[in-house]
Amino acid sequence: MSEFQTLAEAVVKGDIKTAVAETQSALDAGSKVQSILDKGLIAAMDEVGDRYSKGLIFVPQMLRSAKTMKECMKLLQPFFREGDITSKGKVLIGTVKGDLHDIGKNLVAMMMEGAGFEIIDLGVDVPPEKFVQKAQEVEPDIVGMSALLSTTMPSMPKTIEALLKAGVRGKVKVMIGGAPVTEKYAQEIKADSYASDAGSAVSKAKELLGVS
Ligand code: B12
Repeated sequence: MSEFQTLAEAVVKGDIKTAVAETQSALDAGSKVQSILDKGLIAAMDEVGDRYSKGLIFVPQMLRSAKTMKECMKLLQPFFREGDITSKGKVLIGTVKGDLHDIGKNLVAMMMEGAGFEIIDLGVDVPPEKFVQKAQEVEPDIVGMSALLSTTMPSMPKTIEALLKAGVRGKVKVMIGGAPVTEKYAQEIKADSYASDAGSAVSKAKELLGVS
C-alpha cells in the first residue's frame, strides 16, 4: 500500500480533520506535491467512485469525500506556482451544463494559474450561451470545458457549435477534459486539445499557444 494510505483512507471516509493533518504532515516530510495528489487524493476519489458504482456508498458520502479533497487541495495550491511569470494566456474554464463536478476542473484551473495563465472560472453547470457570452466579453485564448458524466459530454459539442455560430470559435482554442472524455472524442467534436490530467493540461495549453 502507498505511503499515503492514511490520507487516502481519510478522504474516502470524508474525515476532513485527519485528511488535512495527513496532507500537512506529508508536505512537512518533504513528499512531492504531485505524489500527494496522485497517490493520496486522486487515488482516494477513484476508490470513492468504485464504492459508489458497487452501491457501497451513496451521494452524501461522495460529497463528503469531495469536500475533504477540496480542503486538502487548499494546502497544495501554493506549491503549484512555477514562479513570477507574465501571463501566458487567458483561459476561460467551466464545467458544462448539467454537471456539478468541479474538483478536476478546479485542479486544472489551479495548476494553470500556477503555471502563469490567467484564469476566468465560470464554475459548474455552465450552458453554451454562458461560455459564448463570457468569451465575447473577456476574449480568452483558450476555452476549457470539463465533464464528468457521460450524459453531460454532449454539451461540449453544443458549446463548440455555439462558439462557432457566435463567430468566436476561430479566435479561441478549445480544450476538453474529464474522466469519461477521450482524445478520440475530442477529435470527433473538433476540439483543439484534450488532456487526461491537470499536469498535461498545462503542457497542452502551452503547446496550443506556442509558449514555454
Ligand atoms: C466526487 C464525485 C461527485 C461529487 C462531486 C462534488 C464536486 N464538487 O465535484 C457529487 C457527490 C456532487 C457527485 C454527484 C454525482 N455523481 Co459523481 N463522482 C464523484 C467522483 C467520486 C470523483 C470525481 C473527482 O472529483 N475526481 C477527482 C478529479 C481530480 O478527477 P477528474 O474530475 O477526473 O479530473 C481530472 C481529469 O479528468 C482532468 N480534467 C478534468 N476536467 C478537465 C477540464 C479540462 C479542460 C482538461 C484539459 C482536463 C480536465 O484533469 C483533472 C485533474 O487531474 C467520481 C468517480 C471518479 N473516479 O471520477 C464520481 C462520478 C463521476 N459520479 C458519477 C455519478 C453517476 C454522479 C451522479 C449522477 C450521482 C447521482 N445519482 O446523483 C451525480 C451527478 C450530479 C451532477 N449533476 O453533476 C459517475 C459518473 C458515471 C458516468 N460516466 O456518467 C462517477 C464516475 C461515479 C461512478 N463510478 O459511477 N459526484
